Amino acid sequence: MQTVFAFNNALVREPAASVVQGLRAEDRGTPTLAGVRAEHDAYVAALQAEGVDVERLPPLEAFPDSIFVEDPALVFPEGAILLRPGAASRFGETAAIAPALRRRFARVLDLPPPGFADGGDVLVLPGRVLIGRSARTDATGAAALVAALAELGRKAEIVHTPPGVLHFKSDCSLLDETTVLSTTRLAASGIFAGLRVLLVPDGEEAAANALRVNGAVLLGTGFPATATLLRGAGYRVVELAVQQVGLLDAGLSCMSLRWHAL
Ligand code: CIR
Repeated sequence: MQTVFAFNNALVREPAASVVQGLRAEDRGTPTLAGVRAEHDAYVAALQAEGVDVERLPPLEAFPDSIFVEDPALVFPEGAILLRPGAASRFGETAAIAPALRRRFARVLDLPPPGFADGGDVLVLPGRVLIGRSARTDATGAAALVAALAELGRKAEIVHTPPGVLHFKSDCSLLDETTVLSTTRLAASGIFAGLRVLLVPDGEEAAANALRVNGAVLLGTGFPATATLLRGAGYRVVELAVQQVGLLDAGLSCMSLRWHAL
């Protein structure tokens, strides 16, 4: 059976100099271009070390947040879906990434207007996809996405993102076929019933945006209690710095589109 975390291909986009002006809900300082580049390079190297073939797309100065390629599209072995990002400054990222996806996928669907949906709000589980409504993914966009996923043969459910959390996946990630890592505030809604849930220790909420890639769980540095929890549960944890992209409300899942090419 093909798992939902077996990846042999990924797309990333190099950070543009404008990345330092990326969106943030709260100003906790401005990242440096060199700092973002270093974190991005280490991230690409970590994907490659796990056996993923990574294509690096060129930087886009006009779109400061375009390094976060997870948001304008969704990819599956069976095809891709071009999304409609909910932040006005990011809307044009979809047209910018479309050619790369058309080159790589025989089937590319468009999310129809007028709704909005960001890939950061989409968690792919075995057998179903969860779509979190958020400030970026509205009810219309989520419903249109359910229909687009159905065209690809995927069942989806619409759920809620806790208030004040940027994206659904800011607060959770898949660890294996039956286990998720989640913040307490997200898991409290009961949406993960039927799955094993490992709760991120208090004070380390940003660690929830981890990324399972083949045999490894990529985790941000600076979350020692979460690293201990995951290692204790038997996962091979690879820690990667995310302090610079963290200033832009981003984490590990946001910086790539990953899929298993058949
Ligand atoms: C934004 O606000 O859109 C970017 N600064 C961060 C996007 C992070 N993406 C994600 O969590 N999927």
